[in-house]
Amino acid sequence: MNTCTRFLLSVLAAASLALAGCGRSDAPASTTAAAESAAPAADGKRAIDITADDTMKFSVTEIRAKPGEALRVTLKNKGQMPKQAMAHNWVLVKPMSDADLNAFGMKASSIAPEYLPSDRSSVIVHTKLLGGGESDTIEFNAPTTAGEYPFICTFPGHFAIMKGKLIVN
Ligand SMILES: [Cu+2]
Repeated sequence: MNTCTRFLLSVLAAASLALAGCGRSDAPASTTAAAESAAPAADGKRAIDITADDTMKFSVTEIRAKPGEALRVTLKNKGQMPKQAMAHNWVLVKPMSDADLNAFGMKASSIAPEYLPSDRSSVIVHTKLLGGGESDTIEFNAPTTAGEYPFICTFPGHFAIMKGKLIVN
């Protein structure tokens, strides 16, 4: 066997090993990822992944957390429509009545381009406003006071149906 042949054989061997490696890792990797998403990350922050699309719904409408728990919320807009027609954000606010939440949503959704009121005293945290395919991740600690904290999307026309609550207890 000359040097060239030996080189070719070793390349082929390496390639088939690499392919075998890919095949082996595929299925278990996705299972592991799914299992890990519910557990705290290495830095102790619990990841909460929320998606929204052109049907104007949050994939998660109820989140439970311990007082002060470190959270990492990611909102991904999986929609296809132009951002001017269909964008989403995730705005967490202090506990308030439905009427007050309605008033907050009306006010916020009237203020382009971010659709947030100038008075942010009732806003705890919020993501950016996201067009289709965009995502944003925010890290924060859950409020230390037990209660139900509403979250909404403040894009015009969305808050009445795009809402949920963070329940701290
Ligand atoms: Cu929305």
